[in-house]
Amino acid sequence: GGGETRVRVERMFGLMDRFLKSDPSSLQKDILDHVEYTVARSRFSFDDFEAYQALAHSVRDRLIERWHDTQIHFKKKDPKRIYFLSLEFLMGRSLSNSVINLGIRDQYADALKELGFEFEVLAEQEGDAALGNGGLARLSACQMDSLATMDYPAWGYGLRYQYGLFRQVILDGYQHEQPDYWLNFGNPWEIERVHVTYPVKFYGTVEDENFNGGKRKVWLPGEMVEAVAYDNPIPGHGTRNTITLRLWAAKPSDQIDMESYNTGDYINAVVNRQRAETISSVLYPDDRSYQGKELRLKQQYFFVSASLQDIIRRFKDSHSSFDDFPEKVALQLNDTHPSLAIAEVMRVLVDEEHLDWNRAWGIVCKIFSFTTHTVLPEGLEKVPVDLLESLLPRHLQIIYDINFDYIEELKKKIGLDYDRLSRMSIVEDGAVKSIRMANLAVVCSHTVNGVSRVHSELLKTRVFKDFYELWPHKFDYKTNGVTQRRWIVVSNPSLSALISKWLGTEAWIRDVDLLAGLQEQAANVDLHEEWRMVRKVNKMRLAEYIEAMSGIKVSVSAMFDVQIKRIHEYKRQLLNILGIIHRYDCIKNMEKSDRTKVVPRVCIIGGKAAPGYEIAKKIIKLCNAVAEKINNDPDVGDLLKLVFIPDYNVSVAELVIPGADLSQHISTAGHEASGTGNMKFLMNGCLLLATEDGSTAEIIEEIGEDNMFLFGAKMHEVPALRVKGPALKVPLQFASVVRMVRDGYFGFQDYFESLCDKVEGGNDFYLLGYDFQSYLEAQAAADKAFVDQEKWTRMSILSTAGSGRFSSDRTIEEYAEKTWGIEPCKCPF
Ligand code: CRA
Repeated sequence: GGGETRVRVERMFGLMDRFLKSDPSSLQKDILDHVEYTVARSRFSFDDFEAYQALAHSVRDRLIERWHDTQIHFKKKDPKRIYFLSLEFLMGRSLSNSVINLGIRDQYADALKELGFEFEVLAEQEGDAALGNGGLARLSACQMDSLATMDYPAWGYGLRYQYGLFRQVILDGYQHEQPDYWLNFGNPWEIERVHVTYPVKFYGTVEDENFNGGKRKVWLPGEMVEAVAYDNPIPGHGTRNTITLRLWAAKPSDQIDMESYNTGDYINAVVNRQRAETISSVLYPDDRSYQGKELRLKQQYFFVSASLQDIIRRFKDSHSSFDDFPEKVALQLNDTHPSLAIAEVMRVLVDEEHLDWNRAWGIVCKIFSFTTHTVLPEGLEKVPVDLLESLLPRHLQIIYDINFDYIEELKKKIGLDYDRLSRMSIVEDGAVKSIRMANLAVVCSHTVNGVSRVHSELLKTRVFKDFYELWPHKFDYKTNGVTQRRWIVVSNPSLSALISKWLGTEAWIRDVDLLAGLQEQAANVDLHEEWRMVRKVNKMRLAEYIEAMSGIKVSVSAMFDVQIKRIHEYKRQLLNILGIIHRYDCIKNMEKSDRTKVVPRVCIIGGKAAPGYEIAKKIIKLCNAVAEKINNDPDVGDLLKLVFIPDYNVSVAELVIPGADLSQHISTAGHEASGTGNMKFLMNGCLLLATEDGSTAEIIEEIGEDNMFLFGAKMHEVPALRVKGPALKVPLQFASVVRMVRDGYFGFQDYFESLCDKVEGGNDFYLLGYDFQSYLEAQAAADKAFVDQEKWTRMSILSTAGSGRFSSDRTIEEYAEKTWGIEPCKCPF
């Protein structure tokens, strides 16, 4: 058995020799061995990509050692575990992050140098793991890094999509989507666990069966699919702890459908089985709309069912009574996407483990916590009852039963207020009868978290008002955060070194509050000089990228003004573009002699539009059309450039953020639940031009209004402004820039018409016209500040110094203590 093997191995090799060495010559030998035996190339002839593969495998070996030790340690200690269920994880690249967290980046760089390779060049060979859309998915990735670093006994569970988020290609200024078949060249960062598989059932019927003198429900499924685990080790920084992100892939079930095989149609029987794999084939590319699609629901249940079988199996390995379940298991629902887990736990406990309903319900009420990431009630998922009934007939029954008990209880508390009862019901009786997944999650979770303070206020006063009044204690918020490991140390190594030098320690990498120590130095001229130098080098790196990608030459002395995020009407990239048109128009109409007073700008916009989101796609086209005009206008030269960066993703962000002087977070107040891009820019010393929306309100508290450029209607003003509609006063400049677009100044007159209609004639839902004046004023203030480089640099240092609160380490600690009730479980070195 395992014990005996262990003794034998230790006798053969000695205990200490068990660990792989990380001195440069051991690393070199390892890399060359992997070139020869893993990549199967000659060690005397291999290219950069093959070198990357060998390097990645060498790092993987070291990850696996720590990961094994961590799993053994968790098993021995048996602490309460947190299971983070999320349909999306946006991990990006793994190489640099892994070696930095393992503390062996420099050793690898040295080892490679002697072999004639440069670490950075090889790191560029890696593609992004883009198994998610935007903020929510990258948040999950940041939180995994924090969970590992802070030694929490955590598992992430998700889906291993074969096609990640589509690749964006710009042709003639239009977005085109191309499939991201990211596994084509293999993935060294995952470990396929062919023996960790579970059957997942779909369709079929529910029958009554006699049991112990009573009746019980039995689900006779119509389809079975196998879930296979792929483990992605997530290393902590400065700790041996390495946790697991377990992603499920769908494979045809081993349980063969004898019927079709016996009919002689062998080929079709095999081809039909292959269809099972489609469940985990593609990520849905819309980040905020839900359409009740069967495949999407299948994905949700597939990953929930496999994850829960795994979690319950692990629990039963060392526990005999489910009464201990809440002491050992916390389940986190990342948005409503995994909320079928609630019905699934009930089903397993009642139908398979034969607990009585009330006992199972008591357990369910103690284990789930739910975080919602949206502000729109319309944005919440609804599943048509017909669809659920056909795909998961037993789950529909269970949800009805939960709802029945709950509504009965509710009547006792609030009386027969039928309007309110129907609003609060899990079942919606509309034209299409459906299940409200958010209501299910709120009713059955012990805690409902928002993602910023402002968001939480909206949840309590609007989205979940009825629930808040009933259960105020359930509602809380944990302001989002991002990991400084990825967003400073990995992506901005020179700033990272500078910070460590001036703080006299690297401890801020694990204890980010120490960044506040930079405040005292904010006026130090030596720091200023070094700070500007680092920023300049980062801008040069970005300028090179821009030129390589678009042919546009930009000057690094210009202000780099960046807006990168998903394209959405509420995020108001259109406001940014209209502002750029206004700036262009001003330059054109100026006396030549006045042009010297203009602060040169490079405006950078990047982001993907959901493939079916027409208006968002028009915004991308408009950006490119305006860029075409401005960048080729000799009157303008270096005073203004506009660049659309295609295929925005995590690694593009890692390059762009450190090189930005100014970044825009300009959503209409009350629409961005939190936002996390603002936090990444803040950490990197980039100044923010922003509305007081989402987490920005909290950033203001940390760095003060004077350290950023705020503008726009406040959240409480927005509803009244909308009521005014056509009567709203809109500045002349706004009308005139929209007119330029309408009149075909940038071409494509017909195509842009509907875009213009969206912001004029009382249709301006996102208040671009209303906010235009104050937007221009904020931009003017930014220009003015930029001219005073000393002031700008001080503001930049204070931004980094004030960013500590926005680390995901803080977010995770709050979740651990207040919501999940878990404690660190540190693996000994
Ligand atoms: N689109 C919110 O809109 C928030 C992230 C992470 C979002 C952002 O404001 O920062 O979540 N919502 O909490 C979301 O995905 C399903 O809802 C987002 O990324």
